[in-house]
Amino acid sequence: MNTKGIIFDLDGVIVFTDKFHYLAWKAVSDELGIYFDEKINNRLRGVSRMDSLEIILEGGKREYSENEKIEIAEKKNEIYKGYLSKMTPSDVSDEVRKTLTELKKRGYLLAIGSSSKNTKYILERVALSDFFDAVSDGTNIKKSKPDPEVFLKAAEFIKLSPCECAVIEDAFAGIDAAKSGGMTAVAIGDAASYEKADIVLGTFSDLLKHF
Ligand code: B16
Ligand code: MG
Repeated sequence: MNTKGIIFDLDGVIVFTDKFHYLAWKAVSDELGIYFDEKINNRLRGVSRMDSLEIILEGGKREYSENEKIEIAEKKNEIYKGYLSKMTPSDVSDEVRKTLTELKKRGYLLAIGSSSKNTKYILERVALSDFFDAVSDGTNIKKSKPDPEVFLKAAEFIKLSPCECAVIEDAFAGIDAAKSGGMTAVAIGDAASYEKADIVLGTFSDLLKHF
């Protein structure tokens, strides 16, 4: 392992916006009369907005047109952004902030690799906009995780080859993306039980034991 760069997933790793995704999708599903729970929400980790909607509509009783889908996704995003607007720097734990600062001190290039189109807004809300060397997110990719595109772009942005990068992920789809991109896959949270991960973290600061 010759790691020079570390690429962080955002939702579920740096910030816990997964609870806001849940609440927003729950509000939309309730209105549509479609069953939605935490277990279904777990399947949406790392998955793009439109792909997430497809998973939710599996529980629907009818087909939805493309226009209807766009409308539903927009409504969900408006509700979601309402929650994001209340985020503050205290939504990033001291543990995460200190660990990131120490990794930077150790000379690693640090990037974000997130499926979210709201990444830049979230980083702004938690005062991390200027912290990372590069941000690759839902606005610069065509294919969502488990495709490796978002991480390959992040590696490109920090001018490293994939094998010089480690990816920190909470989603099974994100671990698959890191592996198929040729990167070291580091799992935390929900992904910690995934056997494909190269390294499993009990807590975020465990990163300092490995890098
Ligand atoms: P948006 P990550 C992902 O973020 C979320 O885990 C996933 O639930 C969400 O659908 C996706 O971003 C798209 O988010 O609707 O804000 O564009 O884990 O890749 O940082
Ligand atoms: Mg995530």
